[in-house]
Amino acid sequence: MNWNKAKEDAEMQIERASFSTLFLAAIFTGMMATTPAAAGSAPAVTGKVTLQGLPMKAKPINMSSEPGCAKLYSTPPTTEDVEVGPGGGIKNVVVYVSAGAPEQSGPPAQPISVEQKGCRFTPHIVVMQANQELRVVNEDATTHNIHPLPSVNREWNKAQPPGTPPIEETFAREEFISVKCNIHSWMHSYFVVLKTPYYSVSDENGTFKFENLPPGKYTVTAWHEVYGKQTQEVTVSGDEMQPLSFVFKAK
Ligand SMILES: [Cu+2]
Repeated sequence: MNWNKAKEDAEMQIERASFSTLFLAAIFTGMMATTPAAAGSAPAVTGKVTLQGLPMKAKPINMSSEPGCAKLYSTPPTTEDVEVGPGGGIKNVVVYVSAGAPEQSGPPAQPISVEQKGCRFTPHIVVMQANQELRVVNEDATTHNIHPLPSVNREWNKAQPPGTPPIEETFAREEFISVKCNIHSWMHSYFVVLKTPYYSVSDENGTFKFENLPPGKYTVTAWHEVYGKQTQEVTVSGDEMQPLSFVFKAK
């Protein structure tokens, strides 16, 4: 047997073996790269909402008509309709998938809560899904009233004396609903009813984040109670995603 021939054969076998290992490794890596995305591990949708121009200043709230409320504060609290951080970030913008999201089988089982606390609605912007239970609680020693003013949902208007059980309600249709307390004129909030579970409310820096949106093309809307609405077309893929940017102009 030719020694050199034997050596060549052996080397070729090693090469073939390495090639198959590499080939299998490539297939396996390919599976690894695509499988998690298919299982819903697409990147989170993140971004920031900022204001261009000077924001309206928050105003102190005068609660003197209800001493039980006024005495809760050493300095008066301020209005929450426009809150802009030092970097121009707008708080309380609802950012959500307004088109393209997969159909939902039903609302989440857990309720969304809103408190009447310190004679204010907390949180100021309450987001829920259509038909998800909303639970309104009065934490104050004062009687409040809660009066949502919808146009496509059913209107209701309920008093809530201290220590009474939570009010439980649902809204069937997507809507941005202005809410007031008929007893205290300064009490105001919004109930935001969405069809999608993919949403986020921006924090004091204007940043938002929602997760688990499967890869695809979507319309993302940003809504603010004073600055209005903006939309963007967005593609979510298995790769990393650039943060979104929404810019509203000061009024
Ligand atoms: Cu009230």
